[in-house]
Amino acid sequence: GVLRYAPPAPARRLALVRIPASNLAEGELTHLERAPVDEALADRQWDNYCAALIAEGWDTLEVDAAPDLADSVFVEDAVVLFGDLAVLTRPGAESRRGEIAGVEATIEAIPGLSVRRIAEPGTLDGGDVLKVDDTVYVGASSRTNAEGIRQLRAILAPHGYRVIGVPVRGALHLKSAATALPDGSVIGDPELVDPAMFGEFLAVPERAGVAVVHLSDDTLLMSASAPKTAELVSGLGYRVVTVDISEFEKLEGCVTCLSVRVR
Ligand code: CIR
Repeated sequence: GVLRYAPPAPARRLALVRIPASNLAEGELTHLERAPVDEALADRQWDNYCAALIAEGWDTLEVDAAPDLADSVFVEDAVVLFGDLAVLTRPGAESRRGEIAGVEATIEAIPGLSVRRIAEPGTLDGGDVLKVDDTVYVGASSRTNAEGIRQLRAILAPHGYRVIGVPVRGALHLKSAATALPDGSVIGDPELVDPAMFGEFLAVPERAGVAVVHLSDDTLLMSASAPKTAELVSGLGYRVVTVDISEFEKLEGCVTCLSVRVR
């Protein structure tokens, strides 16, 4: 018979997600006025977000639901991964500290990870941590304090990372002000962070467009509420997948914060 060459299937990757809480609508707000959240729509948007990850080669691992912790869906804030090193955070908002236990249990169950923790009086939200190769930008925000940055720097120094603190003004987290493309250039809003902090910086036309998730080296996940930025980024040679996350955006969440890409 004829033998056909079959290329090996690419390995699937792993992302943590956490189903929206029953009281999602009561999540913390810092910069936005409270707007009614359609919880049924939020659940559908979350399902679609997970489906987009799965379609793009990721397996999703669900952290146990925390039905009473309104912001628990924003799982990115609870743990940050640096290769095989997981750093459990200590969220700046007191209402969010209870989220860590469930995330910790899930992280401990993943083979091959070593685990470190941010401890009191340090505070750090994962949304403030932006990795670009061996450089780790950490937002000095209303959620992440100097002690949190100091602890993260001490944890990462032996692993060869350089930690750079970045003042954030008028945005909840660093990653609500800037993220990076796979080529290492930073995209963001120059009103919220000083572009001079970064190597290459591209200002984007929409606030919801500052956040991108790397689905692969050439594919990005973006919010459907930033069509001009999606256009701009696809013009730079990237494939863009969009998801509608309007209900989470009403709670100051962005596309990065709904998952943690483990490996
Ligand atoms: C909060 O204020 O903590 C939540 N309502 C939103 C958190 C969004 N997290 C993120 O962008 N990393």
